[in-house]
Amino acid sequence: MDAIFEAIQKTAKRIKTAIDIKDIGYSQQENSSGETQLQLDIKCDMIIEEEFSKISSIHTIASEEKEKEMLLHKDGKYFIAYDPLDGSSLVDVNLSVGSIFGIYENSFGAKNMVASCYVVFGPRVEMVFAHNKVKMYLLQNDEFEFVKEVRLNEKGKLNAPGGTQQNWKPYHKEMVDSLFAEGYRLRYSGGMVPDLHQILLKGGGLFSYPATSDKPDGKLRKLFEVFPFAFVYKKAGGEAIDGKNDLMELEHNHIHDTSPCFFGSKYEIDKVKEVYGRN
Ligand code: AFP
Repeated sequence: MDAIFEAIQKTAKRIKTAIDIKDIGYSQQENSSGETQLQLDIKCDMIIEEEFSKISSIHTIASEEKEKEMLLHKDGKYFIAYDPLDGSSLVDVNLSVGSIFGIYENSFGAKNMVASCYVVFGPRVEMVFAHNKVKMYLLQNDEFEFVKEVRLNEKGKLNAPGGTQQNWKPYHKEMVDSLFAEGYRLRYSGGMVPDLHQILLKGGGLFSYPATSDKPDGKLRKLFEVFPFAFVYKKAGGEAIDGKNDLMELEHNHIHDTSPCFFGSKYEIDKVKEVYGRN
């Protein structure tokens, strides 16, 4: 696991450089922003693949940017699913983005998850690594330095409601509005990594990306995004559900499967369970 932790740090430094390079960091007027962001996504995916290829304990990797998983070392025991640059469309407007890693043992799947990690590329580069505990690191002078252990309060103050509101189910809107009626503050950038990082560091709240009429299975991917953050939030003392079930109890059929997801402190998740439980 130490070799994987070190490799992720190397990828983060290289990805930070890639983001800062002007000709792939911004979408050009004449190019479709998708193509330029695609270049940056592919560049970040290549960086991670290169660094993980050097680690003999990694058996297989799966990237959100690739359709299929890739065998690296047949005697390895770790299976790593990752989103190389989640929220890459936000680079163009200079908002924070992030990389997400789910580390599984012997095969992919929530029940095989042994660690997860994310890196936030914002005003600072910060990394959160969840194994036995949830630990935060700050990139300073080209080294990641331990900052603190991260824990969620029983109840928070922030509400991050994802998805297109006109496509929410009425009872989902009822749940979201009930938190605002209690005085929760809206904090939503469209980047899963900074949005969940903020709630984690500010003591708690609720991030939700529900089933919607246009995305009945949710938008966020189980292996690359949902399970890694569910692992982090539960290790930090919070909870993570799909509306009714613990996310870490879910199965998956395909590496790109998605799930509705709610991550938060216990008070907020209990509210979701109460509303979803009677609908
Ligand atoms: P992109 O990677 O296409 O920018 O999407 C980012 C994301 O997957 C995740 O980071 C956000 O939480 C979510 O989408 C935002 O989706 P909505 O814009 O539908 O709320």
